[in-house]
Amino acid sequence: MIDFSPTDDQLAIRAQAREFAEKEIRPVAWEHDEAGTMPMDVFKKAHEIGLMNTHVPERFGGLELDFLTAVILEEEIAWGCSGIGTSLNCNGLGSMPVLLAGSDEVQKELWDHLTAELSFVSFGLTEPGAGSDVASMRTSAKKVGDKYVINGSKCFITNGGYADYFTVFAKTDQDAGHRGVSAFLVKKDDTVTVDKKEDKMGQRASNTATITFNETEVDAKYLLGEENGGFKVAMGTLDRTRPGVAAMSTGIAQAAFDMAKAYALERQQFGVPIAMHQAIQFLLADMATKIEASRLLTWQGAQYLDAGKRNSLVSSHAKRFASDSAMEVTTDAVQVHGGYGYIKEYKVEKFMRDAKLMQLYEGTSQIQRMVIAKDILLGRS
Ligand code: COS
Repeated sequence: MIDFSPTDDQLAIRAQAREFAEKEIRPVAWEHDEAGTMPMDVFKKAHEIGLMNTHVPERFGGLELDFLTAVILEEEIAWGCSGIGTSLNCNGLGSMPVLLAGSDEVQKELWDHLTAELSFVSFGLTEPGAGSDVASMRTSAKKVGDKYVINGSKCFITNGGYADYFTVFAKTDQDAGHRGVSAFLVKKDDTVTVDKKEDKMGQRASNTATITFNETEVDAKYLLGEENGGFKVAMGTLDRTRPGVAAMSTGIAQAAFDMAKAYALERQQFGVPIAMHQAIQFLLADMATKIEASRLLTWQGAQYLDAGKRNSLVSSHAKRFASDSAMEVTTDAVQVHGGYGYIKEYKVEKFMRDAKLMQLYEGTSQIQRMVIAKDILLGRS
């Protein structure tokens, strides 16, 4: 049987996240968007009431939410503001390599740190010259005795300017392509520098920075998984986090739709609310269908994980469709507002700027199509 009804527990978490989004996120979202600042008070409250680090295993004192419940939560937080949502959820991405491949000792160190008080761990994969083509990264990790010495720069790092731990992917064999990549947990010290904070088009409340590792030494126990096995740790991480990106895209689309619907019922043209015109009804109907389909694909991507099944294909379907749909829905939400939609005072334009990032991070829409094409042609799933 296929049941699309969330459980009572999932509904309770959804309600809690929506309330947090309405009361704590929405009132400050536009001012942080304009200023390009991280709302640390919001993160502190989210941390206190258990809306962050929900993936930490129970055996280490965490909530260990299942993936389906987590995506339900992530959609609601992104409905409030996806910039704030990106930073609030980012510990999930930053620590997934540790969850997948870290020893108990290393896991305990990180989970204790993240759960004790508000703190951030960032995911360091992308480099200036290695975005979609992960295997071409140049950052190196050289084994010296029982340590690795890391050198290189990582860019577009969410929460990079605030993180005190990083999961870093580096070449332990420069000539071996994807088979020469290793993953490490790195604690920030003074060899780790924050070089640049990006001034982004959207999701401006989320910090994005370039981080450089200058002869950074890490003990060999912080190697995550096998030496030269890091590429699969990175791909396994993205399999687990892409449903969350799809959920956030759905949240952005839902937020823009809600604003467009309210405006269409209120705005009068030709003597009636514009919602009475079929031109607007068809726009709203298509937006609603895209949101519904995005949500169902997202839930499927998460449910596969909960069932212990490989979800590369379904999570790429979800991420590709939901992020492209968010772009379309937010563009149409601006269209429903007519000229007012283009004016910042009407607020809806923020969703359009925010949605664009969803088609770019954690693998562009084109990379998702590559994964889908490879999977359907070679039958990898
Ligand atoms: N889980 C486990 N292993 C995986 C995997 C997955 N989801 N996807 C690929 N692999 C394995 C393959 O099985 C292959 O293993 P072998 O070495 O044993 O043959 C290896 O990884 C290489 O796979 P593939 O040939 O598919 O790699 P490509 O370089 O062709 O493609 C893409 C990899 C482009 C899909 C990958 O680089 C990617 O996802 N890029 C985007 C990265 C991204 O999302 N960046 C954003 C950073 S976070 S903001």
